[in-house]
Amino acid sequence: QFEHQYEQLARDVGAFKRAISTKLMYTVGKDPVSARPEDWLHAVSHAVRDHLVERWMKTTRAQYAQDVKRVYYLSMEFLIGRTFTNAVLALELMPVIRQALGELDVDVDKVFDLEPDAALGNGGLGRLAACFLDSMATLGVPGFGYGIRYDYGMFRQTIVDGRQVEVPDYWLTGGNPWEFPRPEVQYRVRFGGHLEQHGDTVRWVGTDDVLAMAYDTIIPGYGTEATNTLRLWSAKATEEMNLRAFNQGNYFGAVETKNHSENVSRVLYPDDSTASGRELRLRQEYFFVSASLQDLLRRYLRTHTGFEALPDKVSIHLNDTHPVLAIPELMRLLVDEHRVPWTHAWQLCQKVFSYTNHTLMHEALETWPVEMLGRVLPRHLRIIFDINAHFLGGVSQRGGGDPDLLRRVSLIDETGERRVRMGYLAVVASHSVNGVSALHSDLMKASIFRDFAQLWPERFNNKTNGVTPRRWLAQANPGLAALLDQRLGRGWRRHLDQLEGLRHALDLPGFLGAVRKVKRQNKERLGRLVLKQLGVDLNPDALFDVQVKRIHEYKRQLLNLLHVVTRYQRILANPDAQWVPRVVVFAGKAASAYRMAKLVIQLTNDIAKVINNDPRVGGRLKVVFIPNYSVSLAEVIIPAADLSEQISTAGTEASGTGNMKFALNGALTIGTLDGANVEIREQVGDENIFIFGHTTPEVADIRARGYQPRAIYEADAELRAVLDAIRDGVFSPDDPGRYQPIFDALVNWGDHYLLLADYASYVATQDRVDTLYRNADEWSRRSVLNIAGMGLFSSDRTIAEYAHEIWHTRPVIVPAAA
Ligand code: DL6
Repeated sequence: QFEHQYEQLARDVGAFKRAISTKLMYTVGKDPVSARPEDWLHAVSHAVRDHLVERWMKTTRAQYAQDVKRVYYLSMEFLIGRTFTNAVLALELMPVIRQALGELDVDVDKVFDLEPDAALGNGGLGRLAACFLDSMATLGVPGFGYGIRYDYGMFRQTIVDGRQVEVPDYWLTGGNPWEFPRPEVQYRVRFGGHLEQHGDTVRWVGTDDVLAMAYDTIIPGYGTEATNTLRLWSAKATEEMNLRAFNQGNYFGAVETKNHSENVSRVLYPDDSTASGRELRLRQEYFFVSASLQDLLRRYLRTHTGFEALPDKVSIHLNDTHPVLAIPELMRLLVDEHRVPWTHAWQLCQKVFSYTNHTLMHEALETWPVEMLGRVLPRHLRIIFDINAHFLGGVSQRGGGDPDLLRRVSLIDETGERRVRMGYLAVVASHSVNGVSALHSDLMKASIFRDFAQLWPERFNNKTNGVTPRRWLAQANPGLAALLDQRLGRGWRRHLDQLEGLRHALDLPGFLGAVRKVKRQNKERLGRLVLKQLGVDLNPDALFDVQVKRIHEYKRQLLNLLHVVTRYQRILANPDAQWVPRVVVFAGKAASAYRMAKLVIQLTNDIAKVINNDPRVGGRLKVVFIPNYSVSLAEVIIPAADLSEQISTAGTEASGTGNMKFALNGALTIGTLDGANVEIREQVGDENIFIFGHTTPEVADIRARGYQPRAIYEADAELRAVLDAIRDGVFSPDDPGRYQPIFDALVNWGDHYLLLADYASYVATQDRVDTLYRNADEWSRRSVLNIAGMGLFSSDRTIAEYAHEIWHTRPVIVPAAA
């Protein structure tokens, strides 16, 4: 009864006004007359949060009562973005909140815009984890995210003289109303020390310890009472460390040591592919998996005796190799601390662990030097050696001891400095190994895990990625969402396959025009942002051609630039032709130590400067690089795109998820047959996507035959003019040699990602894009067919597959509010 009234009250604007004012006074401690917009944001966040807390407690109670199997999703990254709008939408409170704040004389949009992004991730992998949390809650899957509460998230990217300059992102400055600190939940995480053997038992002693303290964030489900928890760990010095600091007299020195131990959760590594500060990174990985495993075992043991039931109650998912130390850690906890015999402990491990691979890129496949692992985590190294011995023993029995096979599959890479292969450890210890798109899963079996896929074919499977329609359509594109609601009802938010219904709307009078109008409004919204940030005026009638993602050679932003310069030169050569005006938008961060990627950013800005200021172009082509790509920026950029650039070299992009977000928002894709583009094509139809370039087998074949990019350069006059202009300083008159390294990489040093091989096909396909764009109705029709085909790419579908086929979990039943 109380709950019912509470819900009703919440929907009442007057009650919400009172709740916000109360929070402002008693939680934030501010008088409305002097409150800043930040204070209002905190006040309204707390008011909204109260509604979630009730659901959260109910869900937790139901999980215990039903003794559900829980999924623990271990991930170094959760790229959540903003929480406020998401929570308000989940609770269907947006109109009430807007009105309540409006009546309190608060500038609603300004307040919404103040929330910092929780940028606890680098890119696709971290954002996928955030979409998965949303879908697990929405489907009632009893899921816990476990990760690190970095003080500093992904760096803020500023552009100074065209160059990327990184600025630290201390996202917690203003406090975080969405997290609940749990000082009572702390675990000791040990590092260093040495091993002592006592009979059969090994003792790990003399360690340097740090405490992991929990901070919880509520993850609301959409259209359900169910909520989940994201538990992030923050490092705290131990009491001993604090006492030592106090007693030593050398206060500052002691505080420094304390700081040092707390550094473990200080900063997210801004690496997509190469880890710097390696040892600290190793410590981070162990820090969060150790705390998480201690925590989940404690929760399990609260209601169970013995470990027999562990696989029925616990599933631990490894999001890439970063959390793979969870495997030896579980073995250590079971064998050393709970006295479970090795063989039984290993069986339990294989039943609870599952692993997702997110890349085939050699440099992103983690290995740790044996020397370092032995120094930082001696017990774990010993356990890994023991696992390896058992595993190789088994392989030798099966395969007759082929020494080459044993060398290839060993968990220890013995070529050069000895290193532990974390991906292999994940495969050996997991009952399921999946890739993230059909193509990637096939390539994974044929390349990096080939031997393992032959040993255990049943272990390997595919789970094509997806994205949450709540954030990437309902929240990011309210105009389109409203149009869909009119045509289809509101059900698509939970059942994205209902978008199929749009096919029936294609011929309704005015429908394509309405879709076009929404797109135009989204382009105007982005135009305002670009004008404000960069002072560049965009024409909303131009074709908005967008490539936003991490800057990486394999993603080929440079190929896009080759087309931009081609178009520029064509416009200059033929100014009177009927050009389709284009705005080419770039955004994305480069890893701070990745020189080539940073040079590509600079080239983009240099090209933009020249083209945007060349009066001969007359607005027919504009280029913008929008700084500091983030989740909230993506929410503005993606709905404004006409054309989505997904142009990685075939065989390199594991899946991509941006490709799905763009198509869901009505952009047409220009792309290679790579990652999930392949499945997007199947869903939207070949005629509604612009596919170009060499396929994965063709790429392999070109390389095998000895790729000669210089021959392509010499044979193609248009390409040559483009590359020569870049090399000769047309875009860098202040420093004409600046882009020689780019020219060399493409023409003289092997063009590893085959840009020149795909150039002609790419440019020709861009011409087809222009032709179609001239026919506004036909373009809109295909845009709608893209939206209609996106049902498959909901992360709800992906999570349902993980839940049924890998985790074997069932939804928790949370009693609905009376
Ligand atoms: O699976 C999520 C996401 C994929 O969509 C991207 O294709 C893939 O590059 C990304 N992988 C990573 C892992 N590290 N690297 N490189 O971020 O995962």
